[in-house]
Amino acid sequence: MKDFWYELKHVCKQSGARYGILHTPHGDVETPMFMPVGTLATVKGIAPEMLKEMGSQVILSNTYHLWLRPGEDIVAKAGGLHKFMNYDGPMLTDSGGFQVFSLGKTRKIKEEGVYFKSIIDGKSLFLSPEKAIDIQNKLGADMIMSLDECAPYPATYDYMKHSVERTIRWAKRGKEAHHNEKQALFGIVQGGEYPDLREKCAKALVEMDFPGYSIGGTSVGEPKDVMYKMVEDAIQWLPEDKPRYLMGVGNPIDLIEAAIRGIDMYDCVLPTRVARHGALMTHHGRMNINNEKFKEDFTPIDSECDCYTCRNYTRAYLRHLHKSDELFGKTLLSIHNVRFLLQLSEDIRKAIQEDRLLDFKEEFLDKYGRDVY
Ligand code: PRF
Ligand code: ZN
Repeated sequence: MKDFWYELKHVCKQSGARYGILHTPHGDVETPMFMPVGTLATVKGIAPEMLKEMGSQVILSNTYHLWLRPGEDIVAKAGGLHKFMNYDGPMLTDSGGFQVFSLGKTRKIKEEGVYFKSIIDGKSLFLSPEKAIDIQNKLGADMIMSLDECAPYPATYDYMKHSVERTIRWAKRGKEAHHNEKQALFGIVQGGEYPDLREKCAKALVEMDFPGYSIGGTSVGEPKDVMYKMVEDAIQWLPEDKPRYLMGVGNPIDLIEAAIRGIDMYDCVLPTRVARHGALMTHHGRMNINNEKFKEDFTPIDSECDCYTCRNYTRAYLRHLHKSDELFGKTLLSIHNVRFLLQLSEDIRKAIQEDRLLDFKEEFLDKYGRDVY
């Protein structure tokens, strides 16, 4: 696949983290990078032009949601996801494996695929590894994901073993069903907290030779040290010349810790989701714009942030918009949080190139706090 490849540019001498360039059919991106989530073909509240201006490189979207609404055929008729949402940069779609996990009791996982009920109208639905690829082929993102099972935490060894073996079989079926040269299909490493299952899954996927690898099944309620260990257990088996994507991780501290362990990409709904509730990430930890103390505070959210919101608006004004439930307030707060993680990714890349990511981590944590989520 010539349109898509990862170029390792520099390994941080202090931490082992990677700085690289990911070449995609819709342009090159620098890694490690945070990818904002646009579940329904929109990053809630933020226009694509704005995202680009903010330094966003890849937008992530979801197979499951777009399949249910408006349907992949409508997106395909529009000319694909890029045309449909008026965004010509690189995109990635998740397979639905995580959504299936989130649906809990209403779904049944079988060898052939997953049976579940639509969250929209309760209709019975079936998602197979082939169907997940077919939908993603129609959506047309640059990077697409195999259907996997994101098992709950904790899960017994026995459960996880069967789950991983099925995820490996699904990856193989997905790969056989995928025929679009322009889309890079990633395999997803599962295996929970069991190092031998992570190894088994990673090795089986590497054997199948995917253009990129994801690490799934983390950030599902396990303690932080367990999550970092899961990443280490999986990543050591992955080839250096392919990108590694840690799925669904977007806590600022985790972005740094993941980069230190060799991760190149991450995504999370966190910045936009919490922004809509007034929660903001800053260089001095979390803050909530609702707080009474911001009533007459005419300073920006974060004096170290260069986002559109911090350049132009005060805490007092943002608090007023938020209290009044104004749409523009949600946009402004979302812009800040997304830019915060994009700026953090930029700082991480710079620190890697300067061989000082461990120093950067300490400097960041001294201000941000060590137990902030
Ligand atoms: N699998 C898929 N998507 C995901 C995950 C996973 O395990 C996670 C877990 N953090 C987030 N998104 N397909
Ligand atoms: Zn800001």
